[in-house]
Amino acid sequence: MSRTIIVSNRLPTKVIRTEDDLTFQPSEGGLATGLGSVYRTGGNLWIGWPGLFVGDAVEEAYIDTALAADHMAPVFLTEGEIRDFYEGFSNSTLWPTFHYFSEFATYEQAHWDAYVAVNEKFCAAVLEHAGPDDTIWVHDYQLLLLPELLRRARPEATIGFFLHIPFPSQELIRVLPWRAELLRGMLGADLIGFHTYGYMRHFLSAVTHVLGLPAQNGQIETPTRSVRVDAFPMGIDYERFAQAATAEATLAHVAEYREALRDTRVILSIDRLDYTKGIAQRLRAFNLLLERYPEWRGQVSLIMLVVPSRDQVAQYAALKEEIDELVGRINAQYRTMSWNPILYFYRSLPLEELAALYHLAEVALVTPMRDGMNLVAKEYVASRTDQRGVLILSERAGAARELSDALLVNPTDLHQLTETMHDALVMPEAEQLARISAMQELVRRYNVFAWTRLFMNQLTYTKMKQQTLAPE
Ligand code: GDG
Repeated sequence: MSRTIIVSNRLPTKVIRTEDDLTFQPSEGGLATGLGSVYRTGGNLWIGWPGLFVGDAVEEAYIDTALAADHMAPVFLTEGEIRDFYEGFSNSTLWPTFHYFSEFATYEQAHWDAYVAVNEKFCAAVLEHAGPDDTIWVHDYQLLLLPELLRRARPEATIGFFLHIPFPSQELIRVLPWRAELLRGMLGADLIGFHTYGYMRHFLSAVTHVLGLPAQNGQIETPTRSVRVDAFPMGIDYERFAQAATAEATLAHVAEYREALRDTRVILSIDRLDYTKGIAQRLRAFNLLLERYPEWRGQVSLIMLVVPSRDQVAQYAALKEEIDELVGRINAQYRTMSWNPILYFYRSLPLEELAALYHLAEVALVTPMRDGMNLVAKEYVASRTDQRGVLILSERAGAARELSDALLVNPTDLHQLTETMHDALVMPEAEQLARISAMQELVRRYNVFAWTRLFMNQLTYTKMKQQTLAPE
């Protein structure tokens, strides 16, 4: 019987070492939720790194058995591999390049070698579990070479690939010394999915320019096979956020925060610490709002949640310092005994506290410089069960293609960002309702379960079509 195998850099469960034990913490991420119904069914499986360095074979065997009970198989990575493959090639070469921050990209042969070796390691793990007829769905930029490695070993396998970050203009791809290998790696798949048509067009153009392969109507002809390319905008678990918005635990937090904030209105910003998210620009715009519109002083606070991330990579540490400095400066300049302009949290919060923040915020400020999709924007929309609230969204987030009823901004235009914040704070309720309900309709329908279904169905269809057209 044919099975489905999901492969991603991280497993949907994190194994954490406590003093004398190991604990297993399930991830609440969108991908884990969306694919939950897939990998937990039948003989299906999720393969990935469990998030810790393992000391010996006994511990490996223990983790292996514990994860197997929940349909997961670990790929163990060493500290050197995490440094060179993950922090190195994945996060210091591919991440900045794909987000149009080429000036941050490094090009280290040792990082590339580790990237190849770890993709091969993942390939061996998949081959250990997969049969020739199994469906394999590979995720994201850490595993761009995996589809082709799998194809060589299992020519008949059904292989899907989805990229969660933007695919940039071919001008940026061309800068990468290993551009051809990376593109060929992806072309091992039968179906390649992106969040938007824009990313998909960039990919087709890169394949044509770099590899000289013909590409037409979302179809690429390699010398041996044809590969389908399409857009699948990822959604969220809508009901989970809609229900969390009015859950008892959430409302208790809302009441507590409201009391502390008194009548102050709330603008909300939530991101992982990342230079692609436009956090510093957002702070400068908020500063300008207080400077230009003194009437908002004492009346509105920016609640900014920054979730620690990748702090071993140099640019992230520098960004953290820049944010700390900006927040300190703005708060020192404007705060009063009873009002804080910026409430800054550098940690991650449990879902019910996150839901309370979505509930409280009159305005959500989601202004990345580049973002594959951005799920925070969709979660805010789903959480507004009172159908009030304003979403300010960067036109360079994938989500902007769908959420056209948000206030769309160019995140580098400080003037526009400031004025849009002001507009959002004075937007009439009827307009808020019209915009939010239109977006809710869309986010509810194209949720993460629909996303999974659409991709899997298209993959099955693509394979069937290939087999029908294949010469005898
Ligand atoms: C990549 C792409 C693409 C945040 N703080 C807390 C918390 N979160 C959750 C949010 C949201 C998720 O983290 C962040 O997702 P994003 O989509 O905004 O961003 P990335 O992490 O960069 O994800 C992105 C995504 O992949 C999917 O394809 O959309 O473009 O970069 O779900 O709710 N969750 C909890 N506490 C927090 O403090 N519990």
